[in-house]
Amino acid sequence: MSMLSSLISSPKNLGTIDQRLEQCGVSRRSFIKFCSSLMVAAPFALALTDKLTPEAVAAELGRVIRPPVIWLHFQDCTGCTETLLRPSHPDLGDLILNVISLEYHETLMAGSGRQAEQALAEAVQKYSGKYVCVVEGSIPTKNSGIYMKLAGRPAMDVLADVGEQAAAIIAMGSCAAWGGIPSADPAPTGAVGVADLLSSKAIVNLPGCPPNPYTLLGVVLQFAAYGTLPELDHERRPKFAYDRDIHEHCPRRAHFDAGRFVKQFGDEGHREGWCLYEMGCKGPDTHAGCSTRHFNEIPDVWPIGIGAPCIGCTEKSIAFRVPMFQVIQIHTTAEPPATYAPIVAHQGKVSPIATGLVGLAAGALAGAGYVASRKFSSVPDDQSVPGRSPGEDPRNTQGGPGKDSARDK
Ligand code: FSX
Ligand code: SF4
Ligand code: F3S
Repeated sequence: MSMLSSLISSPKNLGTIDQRLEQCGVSRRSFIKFCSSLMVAAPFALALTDKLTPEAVAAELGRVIRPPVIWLHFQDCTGCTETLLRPSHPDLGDLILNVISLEYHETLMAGSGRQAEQALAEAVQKYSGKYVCVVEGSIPTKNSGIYMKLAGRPAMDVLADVGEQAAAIIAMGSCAAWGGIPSADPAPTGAVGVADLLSSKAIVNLPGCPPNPYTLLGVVLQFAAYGTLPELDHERRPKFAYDRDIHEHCPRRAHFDAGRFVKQFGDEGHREGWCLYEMGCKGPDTHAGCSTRHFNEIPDVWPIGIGAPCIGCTEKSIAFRVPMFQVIQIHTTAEPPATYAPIVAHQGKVSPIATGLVGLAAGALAGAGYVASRKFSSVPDDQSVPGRSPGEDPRNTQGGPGKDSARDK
């Protein structure tokens, strides 16, 4: 707090904030960073002096601390907005009152009808080229986009107007990122994602159905503090949140490596928390942070945590494309341990404990062989993939995934 106290203890009205920073030996950059950290840690317009709030300081320094945000809803379930109600660091109130300046959001705004239309038009005009446009939901394109209209205009026209004038666009959720549920076969409305229509804009995709709210907060806070967007991967997803796959940090991974798999929902392995790979888990091919950043700020609240296989909701080519319970071939590395503790019987007699250990090691080696055989299978639709016997559809197995669901247990 030395920076804050030296600023506060300086005599007042001694010139611009720049001059005062110079008197205190503080660089502009570190002060902006400091203000940003205050916004995150204590976003209650904490006064730095008797006159200046972080927002006022930021305005004087010519930086945007509260970027204007225009949030558009298209074909969605509003789950992406719902997920924003859960975080507490900052919570929704802090976010929309102190961190960003939410100019338009159909679910959260008080106005409706013409009042809302006017608010949108005014915000676009006033902040043209400066606002962040968050899009939730997919955009129907079939038959000139008649399947969804806002104030009598097709959603695709509204996106073209509002999106084109934005400084950056955040496609929130799988629907906005690449079409999501509405784009599943047969895609009756011709639903697409934002990047399919505005490919040249600065677009950050945050797929997930819904995405983790902290990923949005991370992107927004970076933009608010530094005016920059995070580094993206080839699908325009921020690397900080999507650079690893679920399988890498899954708490059930030890069961995968040892070859212990749930065979049907409700069986002993399911009750024991074994690996869900044979139930169709897409975790090995799915990039997202769910296995370490759970939902609703409650430990274990995420699909695999509650006993359901990951459906790959952050992957364009998996969720709503590959059947939920279909077992996938693994494309990521799944290395079993390279060595195991030696088991030696010195006296020519094998003790009961050693017998148990040999059994364990044999089991582990079987698991290793299992993993290795699967890892090197490059045959399309390889019927030796675990969980499938030739010609068998796991969904038809009695008591199998097609008949029960994790929800019923
Ligand atoms: Fe889509 Fe958002 Fe799935 Fe829903 O609204 S990403 S359907 S959880 O939440 O758009
Ligand atoms: Fe976890 Fe799924 Fe990997 Fe099993 S297959 S370890 S449940 S991510
Ligand atoms: Fe989606 Fe899989 Fe996470 S289904 S929410 S990416 S565990």
